[in-house]
Amino acid sequence: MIAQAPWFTESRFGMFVHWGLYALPARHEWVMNRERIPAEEYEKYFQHFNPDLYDPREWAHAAKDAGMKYVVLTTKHHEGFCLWDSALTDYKSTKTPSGQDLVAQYVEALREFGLKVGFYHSLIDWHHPDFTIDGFHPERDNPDAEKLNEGRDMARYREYLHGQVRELLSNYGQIDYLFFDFSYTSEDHKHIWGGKGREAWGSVELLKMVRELQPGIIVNDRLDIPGDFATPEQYQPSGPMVVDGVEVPWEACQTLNGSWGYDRDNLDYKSVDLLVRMLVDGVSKDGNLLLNVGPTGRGNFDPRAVESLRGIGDWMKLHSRA
Ligand code: FUL
Repeated sequence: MIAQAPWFTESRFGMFVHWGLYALPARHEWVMNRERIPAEEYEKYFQHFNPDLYDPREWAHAAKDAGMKYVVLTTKHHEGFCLWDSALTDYKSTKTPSGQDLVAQYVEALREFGLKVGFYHSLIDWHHPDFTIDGFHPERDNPDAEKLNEGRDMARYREYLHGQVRELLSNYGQIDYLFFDFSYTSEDHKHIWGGKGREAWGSVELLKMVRELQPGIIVNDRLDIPGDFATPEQYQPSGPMVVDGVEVPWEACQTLNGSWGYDRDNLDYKSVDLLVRMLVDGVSKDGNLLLNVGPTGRGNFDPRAVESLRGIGDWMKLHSRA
């Protein structure tokens, strides 16, 4: 159990939502990286972002109906696009044709449905002009990368990162859960970033600020310093998770079809039967399941995702779990 948040292990089941500009090309949330798309070219998705079917009450309803107790939305993924009206950038939803602060509406809808409010926030940022062009950056093959890096300053990016987290935790009332993503820790990146993950992000100060702003919040383990719970990704641990000899709360995050962002032509959906077994398996090992949905570029859930959630909800109701 997490002392400041017993609700977390009691809840057992939450919804992850990966949503950003990558929902438009609909080919995985790493599309910018995988296809080495430079920021200027990626800009077209920004220009066309207008999710006319966005209704977070529908998301909340689908989550609630499936027996989920909390939802975690990507406020910003690695592409750098922000779903809220940040004062620190123009690369945000309010500057697209949508014109809306999507985070504000999301938070409101969750509260209405009695769901705990979670944010995912990317530490990595492929759009910010000060973020180092490293081996995972979309511009990694740019022959001028080294030269470009000379003008980039991770200290400035760090300030931006901390400032945006401050906004998110100051302007939307009580936030229950925060998922930072993620830290490379290899010597390689130490060289590239001029610091390991924790140095690059200023993790100690960042976490301190988070806890000051939201004393009841829980924070995951990807800042390259210990957090409140472990986050096995796309695998089920074989038993209770132990870190440094101590059993820790954990939450497996899992996809419906292998992709986190909307991946329209990916047909590799897990069956409802498998999803239910994953949930039961995790609970039997003292863990949570955070099951992902990637909304479309128009803001709604693909019918295949709706069907999966409904199937889980049917099982939950049959077994008096929801
Ligand atoms: C990973 C990210 O790189 C993926 O895109 C996704 O957000 C997953 C939950 O975490 O490390």
